[in-house]
Amino acid sequence: MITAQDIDAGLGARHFQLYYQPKFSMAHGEVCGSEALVRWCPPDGDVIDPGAFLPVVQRAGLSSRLSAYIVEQLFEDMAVLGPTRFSPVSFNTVASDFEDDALCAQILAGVAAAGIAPESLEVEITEQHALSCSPRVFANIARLREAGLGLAMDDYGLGYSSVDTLSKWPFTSIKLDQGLVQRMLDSEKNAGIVRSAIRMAHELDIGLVAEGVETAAQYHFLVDAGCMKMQGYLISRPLPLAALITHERFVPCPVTLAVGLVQMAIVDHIQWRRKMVAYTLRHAGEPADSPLRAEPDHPVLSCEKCQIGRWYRNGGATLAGSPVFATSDRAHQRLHAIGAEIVECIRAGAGIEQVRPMLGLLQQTSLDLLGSLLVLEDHGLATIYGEKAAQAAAARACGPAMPERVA
Ligand code: G
Ligand code: MN
Repeated sequence: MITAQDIDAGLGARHFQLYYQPKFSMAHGEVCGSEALVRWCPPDGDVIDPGAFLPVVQRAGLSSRLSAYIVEQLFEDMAVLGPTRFSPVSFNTVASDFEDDALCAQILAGVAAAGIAPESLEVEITEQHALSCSPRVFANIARLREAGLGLAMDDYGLGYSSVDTLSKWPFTSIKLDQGLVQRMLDSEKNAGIVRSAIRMAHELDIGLVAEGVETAAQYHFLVDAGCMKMQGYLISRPLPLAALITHERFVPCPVTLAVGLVQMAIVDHIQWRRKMVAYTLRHAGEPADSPLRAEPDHPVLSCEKCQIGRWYRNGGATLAGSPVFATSDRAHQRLHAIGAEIVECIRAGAGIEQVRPMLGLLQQTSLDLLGSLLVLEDHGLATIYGEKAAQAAAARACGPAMPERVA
């Protein structure tokens, strides 16, 4: 039985430590950050997980003391860690601890004193906590966001009104709950929930990290669904800082091709095209001097800033080895040039007859882009399934190439 006195003594003696679980970028096949997780490490006993002591901490009113301890430890560890592949580092907080301005002040002072980029830290809060909090808590967390820290919704999918919370809070990423991840291969329904959460994060232009990934099958499903980041035992358990730093190589996941992102790009393009055509037809029918024609209700015009443009420079670039990658990039740029020309003509008062040839060109270029994206997707799938077949053959010859579970 853990008592409040035990915890109080443990905090005083500094027996709590932060363990770090690496996050892994599936598009790049590399570690891309970490999550700090508190552990109680009594000198004469086993390491105790937070599940066993957090309820006591909460009941005993020791939560803000533990949070202050964790933040202090975090900055000490960050000084050792430096700006490495384990950065950004996220850490778990209880939203009610922000009731007092002290925690926010401690974090901001820590960032300034350590001279670290605020973007290298990310605050995680669970949806349940966010739901019940006061305006003061909201204001303090918003201050951290404004200072540049990331804000992640932890355990997404566990609560009952995640979407409402998402719409009200300035989250920069979602942590997909490990329960959802572990059930997603059980039914088409659960698979659909995970796929649509990934799509939603994409539409909101925020990050998503799948938690609790333990098997190769889960990993492959997520890659296919367009998920970019994960953490879980498949890559590594949470490790003490010293072990994290000296860990040479995390289990390499063989498939690091972001093929699921091609599907995202295809949908993004279909949405962009529809918006462009609707914009053109709506305004071309208006009087030539209508002020409505000046409204910026067209899709993103810059080919660098639209979702696909960013994809070419980030996750999609893992497919740059395919010759159609360049072809599709060119079609995409042409499409934007046509879009910009249409908007110019609409503003100049062009009617439906004048824009019709441009719409024809838009349609043809859109088909070119879609065609090359489909070829690119097939290229990605062929690479993945080719690799998978090779692994299976290797596994048959000399045991599993990738263990189902990694300790
Ligand atoms: O609430 P949050 O999602 O931050 O909790 C993460 C907890 O889940 C940690 O205590 C961590 O040890 C545990 N965890 C991390 N990866 C895995 C995993 O792959 N499988 C399981 N079962 N637990 C995990
Ligand atoms: Mn967490």
